[in-house]
Amino acid sequence: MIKNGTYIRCYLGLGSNLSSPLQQLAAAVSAIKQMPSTKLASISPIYQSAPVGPEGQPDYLNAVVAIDTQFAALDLLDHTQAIEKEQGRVRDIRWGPRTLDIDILLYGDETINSERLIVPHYQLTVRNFVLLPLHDIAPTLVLPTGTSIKDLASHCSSDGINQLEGVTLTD
Ligand code: A4P
Ligand code: MG
Repeated sequence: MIKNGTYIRCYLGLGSNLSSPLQQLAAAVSAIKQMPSTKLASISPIYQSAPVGPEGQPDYLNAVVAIDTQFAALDLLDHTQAIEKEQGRVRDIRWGPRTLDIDILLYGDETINSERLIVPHYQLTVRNFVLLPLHDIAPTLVLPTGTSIKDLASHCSSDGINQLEGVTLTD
C-alpha cells in the first residue's frame, strides 16, 4: 500500500484468445472493479487483433482500462495475477494462447525494472492492440520517456486490428 492513501493512475492491458474472450474480458473488468483500494476510471473499446507470437492460435480480443489504485506496484501485480489465475490462466508457452492476460502498462509516471515487473510494459510502444485502446481513453498521455501516446498511436500499423462495433465492456 502507498503511504498517505494517494491514488496512482495506472493503465492495464487486457488480452484473451481462449474460452469466450469477450466473457473473459468482461469478467476481468468486473474483477478489477472489485479490487480493494482501487477505483476503475475508464474502459476502452474492444479490439480484435491478429496474434503476435506463435502461429495457429486464435485472434485476440484486447482492451485497456484505467484505474486509480492505492496499491504499490508489486501488490497490484499480485492482484492482477490472482485475477488471471482465477480465470483459468495456465502459463506454458511464451506469447501462447491464454484465457486472460493482464499487463501493467503504466504505473503513474514511474519506471520500474525489477525481477517481477518492468514498467512501462516492455512491448507497449510496438503493439497496436495496446497503443490504440490506450490512446482512446488517454489521448493526452505522455509516457515516462517523454513520448506522447498520440504520436505512437498515429504512427503504429493498423495491420490485423479492428475495433469491435456495437460491443462494449460496461462498468
Ligand atoms: N512482468 C514483467 N513486467 C510485467 C508487467 N508490466 N505486467 C512479468 C505484467 N507482468 C509483468 O508474464 C511473465 C512475467 O512477466 C510475469 O510473471 C510477471 O512477473 P506472463 O503473463 O506470465 O507471460 P506472457 O504474457 O506469455 O509473456 P510476456 O512476455 O509478458 O507476453 P506479453 O507481452 O504479455 O504478450 N497478440 C495479440 N494480438 N494480443 C495479445 O494480447 N499477448 C501476448 C502476450 C502475445 N501476443 C498477443 C497478445
Ligand atoms: Mg503478460
